[in-house]
Amino acid sequence: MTIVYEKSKGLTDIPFHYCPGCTHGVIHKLVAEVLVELGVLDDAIGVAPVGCSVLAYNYFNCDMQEASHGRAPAVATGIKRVLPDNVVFSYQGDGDLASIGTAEIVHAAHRGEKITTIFVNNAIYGMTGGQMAPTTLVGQKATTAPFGRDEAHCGKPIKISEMLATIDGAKFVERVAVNTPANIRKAKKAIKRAFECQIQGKGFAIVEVLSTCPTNWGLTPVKALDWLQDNMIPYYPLQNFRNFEEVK
Ligand SMILES: Cc1ncc(C[n+]2csc(CCOP(=O)(O)OP(=O)(O)O)c2C)c(N)n1
Ligand code: SF4
Repeated sequence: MTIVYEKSKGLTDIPFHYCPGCTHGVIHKLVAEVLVELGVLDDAIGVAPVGCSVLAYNYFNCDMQEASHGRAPAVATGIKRVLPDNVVFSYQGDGDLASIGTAEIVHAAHRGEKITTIFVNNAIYGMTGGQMAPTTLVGQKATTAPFGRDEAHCGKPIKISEMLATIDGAKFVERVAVNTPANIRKAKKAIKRAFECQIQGKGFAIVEVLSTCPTNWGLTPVKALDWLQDNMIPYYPLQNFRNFEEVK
């Protein structure tokens, strides 16, 4: 029988613990495929965050290190500086990266650390039961914002890619989404470019991936994909903000 699809060798055989329809699994698959296609899986070292992807170290078929709340960029920095020939990436949710660890990501970008960050923005704290994140949309309900995020009280959601794109040390910044096959293909291209940025020694690279949390959004997996399209993309436009081939 002809094999038409196989699980990437960049992933272990352990089943994901993610909820049905959660797009963390799609993003894992893309990162794993890119590591294999670039021929760097054996040289890759990933750093897992807190949040639902805390167990990412079980799934990637390369060396992995867990980092405490928001500290993945600092841990990745240390690993890359000691092992400059390895390909080092952090995988972080929005609670981890845009709240608890904001300082870490800003300064890693500012120093131009040659690491690659996969930033999963699902507009909520998934693992701990759906609290409001810095990325929660205005009006979006969360357990800590039962009437919806109030701009007067909480401000507008933070746009991490736009912010990091102002930093000289950040050489590749792109926002993608994984809600449609076409967007998933574009997301993979961006993830590949972000790793190439590191492999070519250019500097800090980040891909913000708009992702779903059907469980805490209270939607079916399919409706969650639609919600992402209708609500997240208008506020978080899909765009390349910095490309290492064009920035000095
Ligand atoms: C200082 C601090 N804040 C919050 C927490 C609790 N905490 C651990 S994981 C997590 C959720 C992180 O969510 P996110 O990064 O958005 O990832 P997701 O689960 O949505 O994939 C939180 C709030 C904590 N342990 N310590
Ligand atoms: S709680 Fe949300 S982000 Fe976490 S695994 Fe479930 S669907 Fe995914």
